[in-house]
Amino acid sequence: MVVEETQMPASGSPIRSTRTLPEILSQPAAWLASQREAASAACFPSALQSLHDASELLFVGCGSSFYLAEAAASAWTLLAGKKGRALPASELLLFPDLCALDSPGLKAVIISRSGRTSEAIRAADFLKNRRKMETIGITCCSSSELAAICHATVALPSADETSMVMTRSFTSMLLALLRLACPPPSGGLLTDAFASASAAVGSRIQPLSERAESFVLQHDFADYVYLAQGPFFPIGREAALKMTEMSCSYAQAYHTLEFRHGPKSIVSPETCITFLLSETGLEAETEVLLEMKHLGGVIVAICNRASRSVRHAADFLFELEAGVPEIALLAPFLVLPQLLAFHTGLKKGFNPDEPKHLSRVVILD
Ligand code: F1P
Repeated sequence: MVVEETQMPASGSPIRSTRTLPEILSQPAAWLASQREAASAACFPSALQSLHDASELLFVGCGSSFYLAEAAASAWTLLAGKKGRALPASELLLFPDLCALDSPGLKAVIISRSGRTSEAIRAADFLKNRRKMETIGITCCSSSELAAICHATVALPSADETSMVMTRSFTSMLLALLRLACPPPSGGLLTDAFASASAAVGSRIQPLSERAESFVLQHDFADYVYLAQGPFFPIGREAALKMTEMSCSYAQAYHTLEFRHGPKSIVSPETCITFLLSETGLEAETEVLLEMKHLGGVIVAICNRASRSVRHAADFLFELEAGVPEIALLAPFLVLPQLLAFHTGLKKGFNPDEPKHLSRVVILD
């Protein structure tokens, strides 16, 4: 089932982009549909068991799918208590000796929305056929080269997009990877949490998009910074990539506390600083937020529950207010950055459906 909506923005003029915004807005429903799709996949039980038989997991992808690999690696370590790490496919192909591929019990998870990205396919083939490693694929395209190569592949076709940029495919594949990280037989450990997160986002997403459009129209920014720690850091990296892809803006992601160690020199009233606030590091991350506010930056705060100081300092506050484990916040925290990137792209005269210079899949000769 694919849920699509056509929205009229607050300004009342039709959006030139006809695909990306409905795909972003469809995420709460797409998360539930893709969870059902994953759990009912014939290979899901064997993929779940195979992953949990591994002593270490290497997550591999390109572009957004590499940041998804990083988020999955963090989640795997936190949920399954096993070592998870991530690499871009290119590193495996160019510097295999730096990738610690001899770890005993190591298995690989290759992530690719299209299942056709040349580097991802070559990495899967290398790991399977040259390093004799068990490979599990995660994709939105079941009839793909990736699915043909991997020992087992979980496919989520309902989460695929027609747009170039990855939005609901990213968050849906992330939720599927989180579910796979829950040890059997409690693979459904997070099912209720995902449903709560979907409901919390679903009840807010339309007005959130209108607030995001208004915020974008009221500000002109020269720089975009995304700050996050722990499993939220890859989400910050993906958020920065969305802003770059959809609006051709220069966006950077840093570990929140790292931002003090030099990069904060750029902070000005033309700097939009988005904080993806964890619960684990909230106090320390809030101190950075208050400092950057004092330096004159414009603050976007994304959190589950805002403290009084965050509420007072934020120029744009998104509170999810969901009673879910912290790890279930990763996907919902990406929605506002996707919306801000989309509306920024429209404001700058771009069509986020077809970003400049980009293709939906990078195929190499
Ligand atoms: C990977 C990717 C995307 C990027 C663009 C080009 O695609 O790099 O992350 O946004 O669409 O392809 P895939 O391997 O996940 O299909």
